[in-house]
Amino acid sequence: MTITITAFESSPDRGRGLARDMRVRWALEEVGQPYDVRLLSFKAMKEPAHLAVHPFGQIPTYEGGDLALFESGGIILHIAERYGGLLPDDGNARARAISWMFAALSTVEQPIIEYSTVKLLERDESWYDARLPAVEERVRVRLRQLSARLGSADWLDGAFSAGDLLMVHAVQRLTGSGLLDAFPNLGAYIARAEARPAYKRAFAAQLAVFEAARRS
Ligand code: GTB
Repeated sequence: MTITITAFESSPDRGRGLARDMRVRWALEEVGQPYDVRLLSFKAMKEPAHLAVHPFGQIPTYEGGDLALFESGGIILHIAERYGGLLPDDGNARARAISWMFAALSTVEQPIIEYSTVKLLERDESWYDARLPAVEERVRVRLRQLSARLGSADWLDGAFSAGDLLMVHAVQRLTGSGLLDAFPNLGAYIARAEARPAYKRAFAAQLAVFEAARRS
């Protein structure tokens, strides 16, 4: 069975691995599954062929056999359940790892996306200076809590899991913002994840797409 995922033809993140195909690539590398990538322009993402797979006209999607999926969290849960290596075998540990996946997507990533949106798109608004500190503080609260829970552990709950994969990818978006500086254990957590061979392969693959687009 060939697995095909979708990604930006030319990613606005300029190959920094922040677009959400990166996390799917990373998950596939962790479980050792080869995959093809269908690259899409912004226009193609909104056309019927892609909308048939992704109702919101976004990337990433996943197609394998007769299964088509959208939403990075759902895709990664499917990969983790189907192939070994991203979720523990023990039932309770597995349930906890899945809770971390949801925590990454709904509790931690959401304020980070809000922060990125304000910084990127709302800089010229009259209320920008008043809004930014509140949005930053919402991110800081979550980082403080995450940092306290991680403590000196390598990963969130025992061995590296899909929960760590999604959490790292969510928090990584703050790299360079200064918001991580107060939390050295989170910086080390990200660095540990980035040192994983699977992460490196996924990162190189998405960067190669951006560089090819830049050359053409
Ligand atoms: N909840 C969905 C999921 O997790 O799969 C969100 C998917 C999503 O936001 N996809 C974005 C997309 O397709 C790309 S990843 N956008 C096009 C559109 O909506 O028309 C989000 C993203 C985009 C850019 C950067 N960046 O430049 O740094 C980072 C992340």
